Amino acid sequence: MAFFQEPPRLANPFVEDPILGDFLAREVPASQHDGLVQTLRELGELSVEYYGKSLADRANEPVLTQWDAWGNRVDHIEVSPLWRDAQALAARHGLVATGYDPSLGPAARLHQFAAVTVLGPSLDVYSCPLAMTDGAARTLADSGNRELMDRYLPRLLSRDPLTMWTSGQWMTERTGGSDVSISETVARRDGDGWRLFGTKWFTSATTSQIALTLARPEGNPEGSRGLALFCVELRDENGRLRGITVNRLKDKLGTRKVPTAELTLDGTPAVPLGALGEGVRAITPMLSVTRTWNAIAAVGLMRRGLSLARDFARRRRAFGALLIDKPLHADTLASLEAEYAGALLLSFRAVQLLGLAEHGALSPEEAHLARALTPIAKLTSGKQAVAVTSEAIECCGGAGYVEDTGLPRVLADAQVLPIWEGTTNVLSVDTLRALGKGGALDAVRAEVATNLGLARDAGLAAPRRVAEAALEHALSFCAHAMGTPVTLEAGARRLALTLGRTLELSYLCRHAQWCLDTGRGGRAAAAARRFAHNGVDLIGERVAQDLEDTRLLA
Ligand code: MFK
Repeated sequence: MAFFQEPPRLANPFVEDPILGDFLAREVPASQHDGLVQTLRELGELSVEYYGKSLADRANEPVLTQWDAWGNRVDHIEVSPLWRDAQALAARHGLVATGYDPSLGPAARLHQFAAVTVLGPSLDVYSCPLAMTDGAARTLADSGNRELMDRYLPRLLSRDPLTMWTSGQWMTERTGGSDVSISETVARRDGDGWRLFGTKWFTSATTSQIALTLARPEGNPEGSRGLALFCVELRDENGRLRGITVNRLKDKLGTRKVPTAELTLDGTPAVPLGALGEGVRAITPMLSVTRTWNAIAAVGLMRRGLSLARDFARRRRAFGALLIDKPLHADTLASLEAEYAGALLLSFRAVQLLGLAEHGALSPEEAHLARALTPIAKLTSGKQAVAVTSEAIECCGGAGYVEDTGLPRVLADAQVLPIWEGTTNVLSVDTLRALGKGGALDAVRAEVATNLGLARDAGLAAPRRVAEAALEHALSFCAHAMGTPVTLEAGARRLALTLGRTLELSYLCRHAQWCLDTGRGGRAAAAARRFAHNGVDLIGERVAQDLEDTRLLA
């Protein structure tokens, strides 16, 4: 009989992989733990079910209808069937609301993002509008604008699919998404209110009910200090867009289900959120939240790619054996698992600090750490997600490159993670900005030292030394480059990634010791040793001299 390969199957992602459960056992209050585990098991089953549905729904993409049959401009976006389900699932399972649940205290963010890690990868990047909804809720709450908070927070944080609203974030214009200081959208007074005029070039989740956006009030100075943050309610009581034209949907490499649009704003009513020249500062809570979502999305997609690659290795035979029994294939998978484990522990530490910050429970040192960890976790995990998912589809050979297996989508979706919410280089410069505010570098140093100090097992000595050496190198680079801005900026990515990988290794060492102490075995210790072997210090020996080579090469 002819041979047909069995496709890879997805197992319950929470049950299959121990590290998330072990981390939560370590960090979530005992009184909350059993309930959380039960919830995550159920979400894991739902994740398997929706993975199957997403394969079946693969060909459905959002469709923009600009005109109705009678010539009216309607700009209606029809999303995919799975996205319609995802909206209801997200509300019902509180994928945003849980993070604000007062009964969970500072651990609320751990509950929320654990659920997002388990279910998110099966929802066709519905995490995009959820991330922005969460960011908007945080920004509104921080703004202190009682009227807007009362109007929108109950909807953004609703668990009822019929009442939950989502929010967009419209920052990027044709002038760029990184340098927002040259944004062209203008805000004009209209009686007591404001109206916006301009073009927004990447607006994801255009189906949302509200959006936060930057615009320059007429008469304000140029540059980012002249921008204000506005809140826009997209539709009137009849469901018609208010001074908004959807010009087209973007034809993207991945995130194909996300209806990313180009918009023209022509008199869109908007309400300022905070002072009229403080827009960039006012939107930073949103950036911190969406960047945290980005890191968690990276973790979830790495898990998804690895789970499929591991399952494939247990079904696929070549050269007389299952792939999993081939030493080189197993070695490759092991290295990828270590990357995933490091990324998970760093990203969840950022999540934990976010929760503590929101409950006023951070020490000054932890506040510095949180500011630095957000960009570091985002940029480090984004790069790992692309590398790991690329390898994961390679592990499936040609099938990994064929669209109707569904496998390539893992990589195509991961590729957005180092781009949106700030590219790796923009985030590296943000890391410098964070480290430049006194105390952050010391806080990172102290965090690594604490983690490594706890890892006393002899089997962790080698990875501990690798982390210590990488940290020392990063600190000495900072000390030497502080006075030379060109060297500092040129080395910013190497520095940020080295700090990210050093932190990841230190968390792996700490977690490994805890696993050994609590009888959970040596898997985490193996991850620490393998991660150290994958490479941690990326700074190199001669950043200053490399500037000359850069001139020759770039
Ligand atoms: C599904 C669709 C897929 C589509 C594909 C994706 C396509 C791409 C779509 C996008 O474009 S997504 C948008 C990506 N863009 C960004 O994420 C923004 C990147 N730029 C930055 O992050 C800039 O650093 C930022 C705009 C935040 C600020 O730059 P500026 O204009 O030079 O302001 P400045 O002077 O550095 O900072 C202003 C204030 O904010 C300062 O505070 P003070 O006034 O008190 O000194 C900063 O310290 C503070 N600040 C800046 N970044 C901060 C921050 N505070 C806290 N956290 C931060 N991250």
